[in-house]
Amino acid sequence: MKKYKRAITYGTFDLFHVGHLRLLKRIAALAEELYVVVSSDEFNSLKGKKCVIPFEERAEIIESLACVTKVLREDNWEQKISDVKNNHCDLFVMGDDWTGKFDFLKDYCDVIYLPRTPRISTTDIKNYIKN
Ligand code: C2G
Repeated sequence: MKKYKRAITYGTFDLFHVGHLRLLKRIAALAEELYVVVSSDEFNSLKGKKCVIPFEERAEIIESLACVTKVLREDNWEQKISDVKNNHCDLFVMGDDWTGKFDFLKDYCDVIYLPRTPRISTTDIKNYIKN
């Protein structure tokens, strides 16, 4: 019996790599279900990120993972409270580069920040290819 019923997490997941995968698997180990909210291309430009892979393909990869129950779309910074409430999530998880940033959600669900996987990031991959 897992501690939580339904976890939710957010991300761009561009150039999907093992850092993303390990985070999702670790969240899935805590909850019966895992909802992943993938940033739209428009929202990513708001985040100052230019995606290599378009939203539909990033969502398709996440959706195909055995540990993922459902994929939703992230269009703005403001949707997290309604996402948690509307989807009846009892756990919100992000990597610890976000530590503290989403503590306002503690009024609605548990909030956990997990250590990032070291030495890999989408930015590093892009730089490696560039050089
Ligand atoms: N991550 C990780 N280890 C890495 C790289 C990323 O654990 N080596 C985690 C991040 O901490 C994040 C998730 O993987 O929790 C997705 O990372 P990104 O795709 O970079 O997402 P981000 O741009 O942080 O978007 O509203 C929140 C934003 O949508 C988060």
